[in-house]
Amino acid sequence: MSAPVFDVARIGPGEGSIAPRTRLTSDAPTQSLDGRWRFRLSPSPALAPHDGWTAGDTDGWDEIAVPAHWNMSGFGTPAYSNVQFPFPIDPPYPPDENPVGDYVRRIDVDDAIRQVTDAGGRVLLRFDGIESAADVFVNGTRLGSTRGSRLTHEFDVTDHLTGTGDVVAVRVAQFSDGTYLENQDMWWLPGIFRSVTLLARPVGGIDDAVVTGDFDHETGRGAVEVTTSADAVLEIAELGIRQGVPAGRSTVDAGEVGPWSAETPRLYTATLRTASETVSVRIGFRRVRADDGVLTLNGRPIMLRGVNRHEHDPDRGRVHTTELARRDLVLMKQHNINAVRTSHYPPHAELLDLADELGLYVIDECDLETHEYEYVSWRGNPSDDPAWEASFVDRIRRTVTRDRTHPSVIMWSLGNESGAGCNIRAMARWVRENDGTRLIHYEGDHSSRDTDVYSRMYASHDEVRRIGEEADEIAPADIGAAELRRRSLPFVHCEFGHAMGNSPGGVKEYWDLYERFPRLAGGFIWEWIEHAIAVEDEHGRRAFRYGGDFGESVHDHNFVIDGLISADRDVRPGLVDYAAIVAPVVIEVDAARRRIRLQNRYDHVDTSHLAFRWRREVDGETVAHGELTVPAVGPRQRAEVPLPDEARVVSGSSVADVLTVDAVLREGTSWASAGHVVATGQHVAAGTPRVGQASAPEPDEFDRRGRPLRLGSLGVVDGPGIGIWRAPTDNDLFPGWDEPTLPPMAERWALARIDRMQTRVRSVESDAAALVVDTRVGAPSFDSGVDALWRWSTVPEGLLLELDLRSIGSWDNSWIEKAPFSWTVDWARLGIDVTFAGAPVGMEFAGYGPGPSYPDTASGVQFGWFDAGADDLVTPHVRPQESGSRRGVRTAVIRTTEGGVRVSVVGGEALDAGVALTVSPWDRTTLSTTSHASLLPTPTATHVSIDIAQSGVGTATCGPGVLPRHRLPARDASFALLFETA
Ligand code: IPT
Repeated sequence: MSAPVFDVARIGPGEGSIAPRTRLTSDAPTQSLDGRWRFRLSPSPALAPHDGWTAGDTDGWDEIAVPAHWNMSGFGTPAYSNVQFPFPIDPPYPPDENPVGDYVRRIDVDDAIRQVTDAGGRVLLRFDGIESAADVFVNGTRLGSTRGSRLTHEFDVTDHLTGTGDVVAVRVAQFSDGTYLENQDMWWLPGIFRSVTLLARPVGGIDDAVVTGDFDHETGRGAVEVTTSADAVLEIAELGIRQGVPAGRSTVDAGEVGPWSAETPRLYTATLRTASETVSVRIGFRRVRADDGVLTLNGRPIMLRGVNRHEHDPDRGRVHTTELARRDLVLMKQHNINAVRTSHYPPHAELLDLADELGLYVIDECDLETHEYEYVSWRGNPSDDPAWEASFVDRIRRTVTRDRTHPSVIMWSLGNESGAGCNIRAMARWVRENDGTRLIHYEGDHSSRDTDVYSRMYASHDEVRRIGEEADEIAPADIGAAELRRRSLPFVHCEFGHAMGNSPGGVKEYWDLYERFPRLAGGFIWEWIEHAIAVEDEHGRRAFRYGGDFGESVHDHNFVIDGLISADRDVRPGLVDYAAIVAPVVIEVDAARRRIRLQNRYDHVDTSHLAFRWRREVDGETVAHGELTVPAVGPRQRAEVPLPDEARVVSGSSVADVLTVDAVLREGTSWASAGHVVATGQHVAAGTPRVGQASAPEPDEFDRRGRPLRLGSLGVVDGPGIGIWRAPTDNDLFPGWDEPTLPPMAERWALARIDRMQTRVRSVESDAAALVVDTRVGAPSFDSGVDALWRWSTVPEGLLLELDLRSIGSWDNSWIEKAPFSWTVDWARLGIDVTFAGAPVGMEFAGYGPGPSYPDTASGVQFGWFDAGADDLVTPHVRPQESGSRRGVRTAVIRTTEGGVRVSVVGGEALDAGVALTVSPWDRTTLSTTSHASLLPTPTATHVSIDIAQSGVGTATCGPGVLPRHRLPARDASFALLFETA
């Protein structure tokens, strides 16, 4: 036997595997080859031994689990890079340093499979995912190779198996020619990371079949489209269908059916049977169209409330588990999400079963991204090089073929960020010739010449508005037929709202646009999961890691930590915000007119599955509640519903009188139990706090600079002082795409030195009613700052602070000589900072919650009386940054290990709006200089900020910065606070 050459640098698809087939559930025997395999790692293909390994000689080898990535299993370490490539662009060559994993498994073929082969049947060896290229051997014979890491390959092994002691051997290279087509923004994770299976193929079985349901919304009738490789009997018991279908294509009238949609995921089980095999498919009847610029399903416009989802498990990488996949999709449904783009490769097949079943629209994306070519101005991009055509077409063919029975898949996406070119066109052509039941999506070619939707990522609000108005122009000088066609396509914002760190802000403003223009079919937040990798730190604690943490020389830091949920599936505040923004019903409580205005934003169902529960809370007590009688409001319809007499709010409370209406599920579903809140509307009538007669406080309660020694029962360790800075969020560190030439906010703050302001006490004076302290806080080397006049007095309830703040100086870059651009130094916040003794224990507050919010992430919070424990105070972002602000707070008790203080808003401009309260175990300097959450010190003090105003967070890491209306230009303020012992 001559040594086989492991060729990982040849342009072309894998070879030797059989033609791709539809994923079907069959009663033909299968045998899982998942489990322990013998494993050996070599540093490069040239150094991978040509010994007798393919015939089973594995003396001295290690073992590894399949499916798994070897660099998540103790063999090497993971590496993360985004657009940049980890090795030179020198196609089709991978670098010499290219780890090679050899896998060997000795098997006895199951009796059930042997019976099939004894009867003349065949056996296939199926690989569902190998990154990035593999050669496959059985008993020493090379069967072929794979390309397309997230694509299925099947080899016919019938003639190579003996039945007992057979040796399956796979040689896998981490990098290959295929890597040039797989530069997705994610960890480099090689290995056999999806299942390996033996499949029996009985004589006379159904080798391939496609069964899909079509729905005619005008007649309410369904049709079953069947393509089968063998004459078979089609049965759909529920529809009374039982009839023969010949090999080839046929259409079977299904009569009246219940249509499938994300809102009504009605599935029917269809079986196709021959004498030797029965396959079953769950079909849904639906029809997706781009209709005169509007995306429709079953004749109705649909809105995609989407997220981009990568496959990520913090302990296993891209290895799928049913448990995590289901958890993801259930969490999506619970947060009103109805669509997933499988960025940027086909997911594990089971994810689509779950999407069919739970009801989610899927943009199923091909395993393709040549983003690295951006670094060379797209010179030589494989997408436009005919030599790569077969590779491209093979990839889309494997994608479509595997997944084409799923009703949830409404679009095929040709790939991500791969530019334009002849091979993209060839892929689209292949799809058009082979599946007419979905639309084609691709973002990388803005001419949209080959797609059915116009797709963009991170377009500004202004541009999205213009797209909505069909006034968008990419080629103003040449508005030809192609351009006119593009303008007539529905628009999909395939990535927007970059959820990196404390983010994304401005999503509500996008959604308002999507709601306004029929052409805008919604969008997909980037992205669903943070891809942190879990390790055990030196203290034995679970800790999250990101790019650069494994010694990579080329990496993109924490750009991989940008999800609505943590890698452990903890909900980040951005998801709560998104859930409210995209909620399928909108409830406006009009307290004055004693009614609610209801907008049903479901596309297919009326509101009869929802109960509308109201409650009135006065100063934290529920004083009345009930259920509204709401007529069924049809899809995309509105109604007004009167409120009962007791559902009223009055002024006169001391904190707030609040009327809340929740829309809840009447009955449990597969993704939530009865009573699950889908949407909320609220009216808040601010209360009027009362404070008694003021007198001057005892001087010994203050230090010589006029600062209180205690507030409530809490010792003051530092402050109170004035703060306008925050620990930069990820967004603060990036220039917004709307201001690409300007320094990011965090840099402007650092240049203006508002992160290290100094306080000078100008005077401390006492009169009969108050201790009056005049301070100036300024930035080193500048004459700008904030003057503060603090009036402290004793009232029967506690200590009263009346504060007047005045911005002084100028807040721009006019001091920089010949600055090419002018910019302003907007503030991060304006408020008081005080540090208390003792680590934080928690806070109770009356304000918007229960979670954190900022001015542009404020849709998902409601006014209420909440209790936040020590772990809920701030968001454990993997890279520490500002977080945790509770807005609209009227009164709160802050507790530390040393005691507590109640702080209440009692006057000034905060009386209506409340203050934003941040209670953090860490000071901002510590947060901004610590790279990982796991490295933050054990808290010893409690850092509190009480802000009269704050800046939004924007989404500048990818997209626009903070929108003008959510910014905080330098300003004056005045408000009054009461501190009481608690
Ligand atoms: C865009 C990519 O499509 C996505 O994969 C991810 O990298 C995201 O950005 C950033 O997190 S590409 C970007 C350069 C617009």
